[in-house]
Amino acid sequence: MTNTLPRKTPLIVSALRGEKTDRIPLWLMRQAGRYLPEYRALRAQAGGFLAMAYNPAHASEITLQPIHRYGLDAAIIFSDILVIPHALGQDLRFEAGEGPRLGALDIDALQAGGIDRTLNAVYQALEQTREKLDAENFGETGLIGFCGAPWTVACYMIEGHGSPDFAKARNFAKDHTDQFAALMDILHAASLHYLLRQADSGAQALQIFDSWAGLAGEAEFDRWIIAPTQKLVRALKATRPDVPVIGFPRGVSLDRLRRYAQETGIDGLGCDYIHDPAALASLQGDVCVQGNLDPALLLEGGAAMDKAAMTILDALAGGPFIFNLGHGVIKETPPEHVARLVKLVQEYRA
Ligand code: 1CP
Repeated sequence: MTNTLPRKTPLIVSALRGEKTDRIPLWLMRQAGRYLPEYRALRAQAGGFLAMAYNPAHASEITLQPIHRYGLDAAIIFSDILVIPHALGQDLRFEAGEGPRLGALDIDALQAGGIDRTLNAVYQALEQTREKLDAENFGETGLIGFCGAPWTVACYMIEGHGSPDFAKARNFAKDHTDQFAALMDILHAASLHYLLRQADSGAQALQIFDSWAGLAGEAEFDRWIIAPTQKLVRALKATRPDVPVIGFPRGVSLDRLRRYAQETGIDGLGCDYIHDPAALASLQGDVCVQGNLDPALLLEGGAAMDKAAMTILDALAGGPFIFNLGHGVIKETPPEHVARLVKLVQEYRA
């Protein structure tokens, strides 16, 4: 299948190139998912999360659900960061209400060669989604591909499940550094291949989710977060210089955000809600800032949400900026709150 080229450069791509846009583009992390009744209906019928993610027609439909509802400026392909460990041969299950469960990890047994057997479904979902966006007159809506950063994915692979501190994984990195480095190399190769194939399948921007970057100590931050991200971005840029890359090192200090932006070579910087938007403006000379409304305020809605969103817009609309949350949509969020937020951002003029 060939890609139909979108009619215009998506607003998010212009912003990621550092260009001034007529209005502020927006999308929301976890904009598809359990807060939407149409997602829950499809999930009940399709038989679980992974079955949907590996069915291109379903994955594409879910990707488009928030676009149809709200007309956001980007769609992010419906998948998960843990499809990489799964494609490498580690068992993966999503228990309802419990989150992901990974099988025992044998680093030497991971199979980097055959990952596309599992990941082809994601490439097909991207192709179908780009075609539908163009056919339905969403030619200016960007399509985002993604992967987890090697550090965050390694944390899940070693720990086997979510955790507030990933203590087992971090101790493994310290006590078995050579094995951890070998795992990080495998994740680099698999992630690079996966992102390149996503770009070839219609993704116009790529996001690297480092959700657990905030757990790293100073030395770990340089070695396992900055260096591998820089290596990935350089390799992407070597062959796909036109596809912008967004990094999201969640939970790190302003100083580390700045170093990450300057040293990794990313075009866009996903920023956590822990930061004051006025302070984030100081990063806009280096990158396009993306963020950073607290998802708890989107859950709450009303005047508190409006005020926080306006504070973010006033602080950041002067430089390259994409409005987003500081982390994903919380599943109890009323869909009307999202509609209100979208209207506010789309009508904002600096
Ligand atoms: O229906 C369900 O029960 C599944 C819930 C769900 C959804 C909707 C999971 C399980 N993953 C997803 C989709 C998903 N995951 C997307 C789709 C696109 C969109 O944003 O709309 C994306 C980009 C992700 C990325 C992801 N998965 C991250 C990085 C972002 C973040 O939230 O920090 C992480 C850490 C995961 C792991 C994961 N997958 C699912 C859950 C519940 C978790 C978190 C597990 C934990 O730490 O406890």
